[in-house]
Amino acid sequence: MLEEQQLKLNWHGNGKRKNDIVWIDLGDLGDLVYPQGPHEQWQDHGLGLLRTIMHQNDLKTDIVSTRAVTSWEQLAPKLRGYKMALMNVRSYTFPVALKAAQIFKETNPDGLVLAGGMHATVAPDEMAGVDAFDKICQGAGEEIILDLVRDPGSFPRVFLGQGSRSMADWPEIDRELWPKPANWKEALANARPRRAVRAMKLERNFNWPMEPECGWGPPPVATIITSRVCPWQCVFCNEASYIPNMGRRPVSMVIDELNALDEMYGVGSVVIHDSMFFQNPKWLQEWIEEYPRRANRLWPYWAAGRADTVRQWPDLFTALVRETNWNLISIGFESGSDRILKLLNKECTEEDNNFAIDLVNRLGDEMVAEGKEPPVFWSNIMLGIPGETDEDAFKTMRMLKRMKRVFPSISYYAPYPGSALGFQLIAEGKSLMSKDNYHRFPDDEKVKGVNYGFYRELLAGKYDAEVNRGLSEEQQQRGYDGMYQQALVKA
Ligand code: B12
Ligand code: SF4
Repeated sequence: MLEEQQLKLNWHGNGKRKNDIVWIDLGDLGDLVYPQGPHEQWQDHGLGLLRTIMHQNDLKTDIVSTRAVTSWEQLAPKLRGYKMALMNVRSYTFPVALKAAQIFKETNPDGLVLAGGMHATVAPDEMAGVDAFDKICQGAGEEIILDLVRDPGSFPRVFLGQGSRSMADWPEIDRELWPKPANWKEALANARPRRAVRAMKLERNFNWPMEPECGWGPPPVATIITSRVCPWQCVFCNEASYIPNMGRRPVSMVIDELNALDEMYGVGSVVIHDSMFFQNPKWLQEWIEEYPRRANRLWPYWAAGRADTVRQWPDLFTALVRETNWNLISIGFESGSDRILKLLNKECTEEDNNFAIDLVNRLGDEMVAEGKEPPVFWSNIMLGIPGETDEDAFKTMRMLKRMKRVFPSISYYAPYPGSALGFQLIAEGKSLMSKDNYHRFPDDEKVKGVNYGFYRELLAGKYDAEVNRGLSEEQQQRGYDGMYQQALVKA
């Protein structure tokens, strides 16, 4: 056996230290052992990008994932002996980051923890309050990561990072630098046999370094990012206020990367993780021309758009669906009520939403008649928005029932720092999200004063009579028992 292969196996089997630096991949404990849902298994492009840049520049690192252990006791020995730990902290991983950093410091008192990521960008004070974080990078890290790791002492404790001008400057991520699902034998040693069987299935079906099937398209799944920032300013999100604008990755590079992945590992379908794929018509037009022509296969893909731009550019949208196999269309509908859409600064109206729904319903019917796979909505819906009335919520559920083919993705509004509304509710003391509870479970209560009991009953069907008002017989039947409850996602 080649020495390199042997090393890989050793690493995979018992987490032996090979380098002085470790990346700590963050996520809920156990997500890469026996996950609750598919999305927790997705890989982190920020970590992947920075680790690739480091390895290409001879700064070799190991990787340990909080998702690949099931208890903090298991994490500590995996961190022993490292001189430096790096982590990408988002608000929803802040509690895990905090704990992992503390464990790292207890295990390696002289070791350094370098942290960056969205949470460092939007909540630097909260990060700075944690002694275990030695250096905190706000913003993008690709242009400073090498200097930082080589000479951390030359940076202040909290500092501004530097990004590339264009995503064309990013290297392709070396996906073998992403964490693997936990080794099932290790899982067996730590869990009941039935759970170990789940771990074994996960390991077998993960398709590492590609990603697992999640019901969106055939495995192996390739996740990619073609654009970095969405220019709209919805008050619950507005990432444009904290992610600087950056050139989109050229169409040709995206296709080349997918083809290369296909040749190396096989690709079954694609998830385009952009916050907003359906922007920049010139880029989209080129995608329509090039993707069907140059991609090894016309892989179906998941990608996000907005209802108002679907209405603004219906022909472009239709061509994308029909010619590029955009068959899972994620739209941030959020609400079916103009009052709430305004409050959210969504810049979409009930009419825009209905236009997009009618168009996709119609397109789907036509494609079924042609013997083709119809497009399906991934419909993002928020409930429990401060100021929402019962009638607003009924309208939202009514809107959902107008969609003929849909995966509902429903979440209770969560006041994330970084967003205008999040900052406001945090300042008013109304946020129930705290540093040890940024997100836990889908049905978590997120904001003071919101009647979550009502929403639980709404999703359980108690108000179906009100929701169904004005809907056709067929529309009323949509959403089988418990479907909307099951559609509640972590947020
Ligand atoms: C892809 C994505 C997902 C994916 C995959 C997540 C994953 N495993 O990585 C999925 C769909 C699962 C997801 C889910 C959620 N997401 Co999300 N997601 C994104 C998205 C669109 C892209 C992330 C990304 O890869 N960016 C590209 C990489 C290169 O950037 P990066 O990771 O930030 O890393 C850069 C810097 O931060 C920095 N950096 C990072 N680490 C380090 C470390 C060091 C040492 C240094 C120096 C620098 C540094 O350098 C990197 C390169 O520039 C972002 C929005 C965005 N445009 O970034 C939202 C975003 C991160 N998600 C967000 C949220 C809220 C969620 C959800 C809670 C629900 C929701 N509302 O969507 C869920 C929770 C998931 C869970 N498991 O619990 C928020 C986070 C807000 C915050 N304050 O942290 C964002 C910003 C979107 C938004 N505006 O609301 N998400
Ligand atoms: S919610 Fe969607 S449209 Fe609004 S700013 Fe965020 S990514 Fe853009």
